[in-house]
Amino acid sequence: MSNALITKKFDKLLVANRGEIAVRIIRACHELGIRTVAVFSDADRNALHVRYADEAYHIGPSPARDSYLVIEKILDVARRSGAEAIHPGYGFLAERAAFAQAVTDAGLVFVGPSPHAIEIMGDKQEARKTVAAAGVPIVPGTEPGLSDTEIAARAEAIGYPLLVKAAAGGGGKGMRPVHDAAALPDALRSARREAEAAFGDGRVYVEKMLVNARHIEIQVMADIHGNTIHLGERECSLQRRHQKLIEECPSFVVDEALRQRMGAVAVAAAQAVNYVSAGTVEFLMDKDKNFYFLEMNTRLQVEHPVTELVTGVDIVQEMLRVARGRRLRYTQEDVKMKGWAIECRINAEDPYTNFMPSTGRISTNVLPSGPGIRVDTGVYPGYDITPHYDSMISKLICYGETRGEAVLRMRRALEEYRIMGVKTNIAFHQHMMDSHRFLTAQFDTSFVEERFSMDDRAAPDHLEAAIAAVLVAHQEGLVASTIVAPGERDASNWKYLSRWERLQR
Ligand code: MV4
Repeated sequence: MSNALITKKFDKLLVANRGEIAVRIIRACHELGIRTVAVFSDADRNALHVRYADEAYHIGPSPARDSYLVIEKILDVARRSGAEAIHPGYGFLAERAAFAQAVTDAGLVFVGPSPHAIEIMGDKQEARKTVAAAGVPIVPGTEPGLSDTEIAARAEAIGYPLLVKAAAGGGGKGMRPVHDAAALPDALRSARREAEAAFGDGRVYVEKMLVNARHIEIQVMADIHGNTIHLGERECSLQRRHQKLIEECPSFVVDEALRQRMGAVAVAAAQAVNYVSAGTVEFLMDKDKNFYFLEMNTRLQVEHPVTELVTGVDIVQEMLRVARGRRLRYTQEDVKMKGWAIECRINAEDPYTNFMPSTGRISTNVLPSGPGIRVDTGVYPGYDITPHYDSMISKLICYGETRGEAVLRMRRALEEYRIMGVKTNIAFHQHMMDSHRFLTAQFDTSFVEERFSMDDRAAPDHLEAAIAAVLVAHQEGLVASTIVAPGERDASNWKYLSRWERLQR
C-alpha cells in the first residue's frame, strides 16, 4: 500500500456512507461551497442524506455487502458524477486500505490518511511495533507466533492476569482472560481456534490485562505540510459489548498536565505513520493514570462532536481543508478546551430486553433543542428503520460550561426527545444520567455490563442520586433550578432543588 496521497482543490465530493454521518459531511461541504454526491441502497431511497445532497445515485440492494461495501460501485458513481474526492465517513469502507488505494489510483482525493497508514494501524501487531518504536507506551506483552512454552515463560515474567489476543483481531474477537498459569494452555488453544475461524489467521499473543481500566482517546489532526496537533481527549468507557453508548469531552480524570503528555504521545503515534487528516489514538488508563496505546482509528469517529463543542474546531471542515492541500487552521497553541460536552448515542434498541434492535417506521420525531443542544441524526417522521444497518439513529450532544451543567441539559433534552414507531434506548440514558456512579464519574469499561441495571429504578438511593447530580453542579458553581429523581419521572414529581438547599442550611 502506498504512502502517497492526492491532495488538491476539489469542488465536488462523493460521500461513501449513509445516515447521520453522511448528513454531517454534506453539511460541512455545503458550508465550504463543495457540491455533494450521495449514494444509496434500496432501503435508503428516502434517506435524509439523499435529500440533503446535490445529487444521489442508487448503488444496489439493501445489504451493505451489495451496496455501500462495493468499491467498484462507489468509484463508478464518482466517475459518472464527476466527483473529484471521496469521504468515507466511519464504518463501511472507511478503514479498508484497499479502498483508499483504489480511490487514489483512480486519481481522486481520499479524505483521510494514506493507504499505508490505514494498513499499518489496521494490523494490531504492526501498530504496536511502530508506535512503540516512536516511544509510545504499549501494554507489556509478547510478539505473536511464539510457541506455548515460550509464551508460558514470558507470562511468568509479565505476571497474571493476562489477556490472550488475536494478532489479526479487533472488537474483542479471540480475546481470552487468563488468571493463572494452569489456565494458559486451554486459553491459547481456544483463542487460536476462534482467530483462525474469524480471520483465517490463528496467530495470538498475550498482554498484561489491565483491570478496571478506562478507555480514553485523543483526537489528532494532521496536514500534508508537517503539522500534527491534538484536540484533547474523550472519555469513552461507557460501552456495552464494544459499542460505545456515552462519550464525553474532556475526561473527568485527565488534568491539563496529563492531557499534554497524552497529547504529545498521540501526536508521536500519528507521526510514526506520516498520518494526515483526522484520526484517534485510543488508550487504556489504569487507576494510577498510567496510559497505554490500544489502537489508532484512522477515520472520523462517531463521537467527534463532543470534541468539536469543547475546542470549537469543526473537525469535518478541517478534514476537507487538509484534503484540499491547505494547512490546518490551528497550531497546538491555538487549541483551547472550554466547557464540557456529553454525547448519548440514541439507538433503535430496547434497553429492557437486553438491547434488542427494534425496527419500524418512525412516526413522531420531536427533537430537543434550546441552549447547549446539538442533535446529529439521519432520520425523520416517515422513515423506515430496517435491520440492514446498525441501530444508531441519532446522537444527542449537550454542552455546558461545567460537567454538571452538561448533565442537567442532557436530562432536560432526553425528557424533550420524543421518538415513536421504534423502541429506543432513551430510558437507558435517562437512567444513566440519574446514576450515582455516572454523576460522580466513577466508572470504567466494565461498568455498563457488570454494574449497571435497568431494573433498579426504584432503588432506595434515588433521592441520593438526584442530590449527587445537583452536588456536582453546585461544586462547579452552577445554580440548578430543578432536578428529577429516578423512579419519579412523572411530570407531577419534579423535585425542587430548594429541598436540597434546605438540607444544606
Ligand atoms: C485490553 C483490556 C485490558 N487489558 N487489553 C477490547 C477490544 C480491543 N480493541 C481491546 N480491548 C481491551 N483490551 C489489555 N491489555 C480491555 C479491553 C476492553 C475494552 C477496551 C476498550 C473499551 C472497552 C473495552 C471493553 C472490554 C475490554
